[in-house]
Amino acid sequence: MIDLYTWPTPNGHKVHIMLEECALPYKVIPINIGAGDQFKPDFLKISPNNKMPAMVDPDGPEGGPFPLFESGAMLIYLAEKTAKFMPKGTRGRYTAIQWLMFQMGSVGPMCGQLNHFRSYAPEQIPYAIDRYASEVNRLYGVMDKRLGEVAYLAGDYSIADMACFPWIRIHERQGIDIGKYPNVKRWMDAIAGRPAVVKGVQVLAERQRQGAMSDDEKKWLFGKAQYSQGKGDVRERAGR
Ligand SMILES: N[C@@H](CCC(=O)N[C@@H](CS)C(=O)NCC(=O)O)C(=O)O
Repeated sequence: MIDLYTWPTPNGHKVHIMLEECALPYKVIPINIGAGDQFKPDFLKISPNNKMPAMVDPDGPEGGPFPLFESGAMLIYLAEKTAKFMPKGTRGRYTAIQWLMFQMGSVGPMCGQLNHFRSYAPEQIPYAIDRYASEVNRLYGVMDKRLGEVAYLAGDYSIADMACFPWIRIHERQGIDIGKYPNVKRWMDAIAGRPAVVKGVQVLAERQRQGAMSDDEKKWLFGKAQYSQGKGDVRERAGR
């Protein structure tokens, strides 16, 4: 059974959805990123960038356990392992990988920065909010054009859609008016109705933060605990 190190965030949801879609058994190991679990030495051995999700497949390639971090790599690995949700031919395969990379390189990081400056930054900085809101709206526009031509990003439903969907379903948190992107809305609604997706986004839902982020969580995610990594015991340094 795959050990899945995760937390109920969009990057976690990508992999929860894929595992559910493939009906692969997995054990959830919560990594509470607001409490510093991502800096525990055992987790860093699997995920040296101190980010979830990560996993260990006990039946890895060439035998033996195989640890993996970065959600995009995990999605490609699971698609290859199961021969599911990745087009078979070279053109189709790279079309899916291209839209997956679009998510990993643009949608995720830009939406993440927009969320940060809208909701978590200690002060509202109009330049930063405008910059990321403009860029995120531009990315929604790119997706809307593509999804006006095809049902799913790579033609058929694939890991590229599983990567983008968790970030798009939280469009309200990004201040995005989804009505401006009717093709994205049609695509989002279709994916949201899939039984595996309904289950995937419920993983650890009971641990999801309600309300504002606490100062302690901010310290782990954006404060001194986050940036003193590699200089001794970060929790000790952070006064915990
Ligand atoms: N590119 C990474 C991003 C993962 C990521 O940003 N994870 C965040 C939560 S969504 C995290 O673990 N943050 C904890 C930290 O930065 O300490 C992926 O797609 O797996």
